[in-house]
Amino acid sequence: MPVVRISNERGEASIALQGAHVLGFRARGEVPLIWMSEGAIYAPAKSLRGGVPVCWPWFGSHATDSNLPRHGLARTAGWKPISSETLPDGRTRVGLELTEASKIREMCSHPLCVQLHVTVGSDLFIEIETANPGHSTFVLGEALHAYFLVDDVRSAHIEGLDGCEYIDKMDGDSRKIQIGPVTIHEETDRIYLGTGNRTEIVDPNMGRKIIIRSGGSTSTVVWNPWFESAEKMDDFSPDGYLKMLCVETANAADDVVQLAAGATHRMVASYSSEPL
Ligand code: TA6
Repeated sequence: MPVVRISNERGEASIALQGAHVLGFRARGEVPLIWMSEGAIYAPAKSLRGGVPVCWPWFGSHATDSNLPRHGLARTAGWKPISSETLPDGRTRVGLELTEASKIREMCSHPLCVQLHVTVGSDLFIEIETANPGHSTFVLGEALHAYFLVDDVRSAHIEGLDGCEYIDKMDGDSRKIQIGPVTIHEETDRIYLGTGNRTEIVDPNMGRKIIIRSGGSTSTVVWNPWFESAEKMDDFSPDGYLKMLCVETANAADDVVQLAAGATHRMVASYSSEPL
């Protein structure tokens, strides 16, 4: 599987061209930020378990056609590198473009162009930009479905979602309000709506917090499959679910983007860590 590898004085990352999928990132001299399943299956048309899958141009099941792939087509499509530059501060910025325009037209019944830029320094910065060259509005759903590495998900918690409304996928899509930090002690699958631009995964066992900053995004998805659902998947290693936590910068459910003809939308996320 062709992979772009980026390494500079501040950090290193790799990105699979299938899916423009960030496979890993670490700041120089630090523990990796991103979790990748030991059981991930590297095969054509198969989304990789872990890293940062790109869900685009819809999130979850397609709104009207259940035959279309979950989370859209970007994460298994072919992308090509379009740029690579060293920024004045020493970071490296790489651009990728989804090449399969005909697949987009066929699956979305709409023309769309999408580019992803990944900037590697002591933080990882991902930008996804969608242009609508068509003649009508396109309803865009998207997520950077990041899997973060934690020591033990039962000991970690998420801050920054207190007071937000969420859709609880584990409870018949019922709507609830988050009170306090999010903790994970069972299968968890939630879309938080109207979220702000900063969430943190506090991981006392690792002695760090992971800081997720976002822009152009108003939803945050939190997911951990827990034991039984992870066991049913062919690409989760045993106990892998304890080592990961997805906190996804998204525009989903009520927060999908109405992308007008001729308009462009940009969603960004940056991932960094600090000692506790
Ligand atoms: O983002 C959460 C979610 O949509 C969950 O419902 C769960 O199924 C997860 O994504 C993984 O989806 P995948 O299609 O990659 O197995």
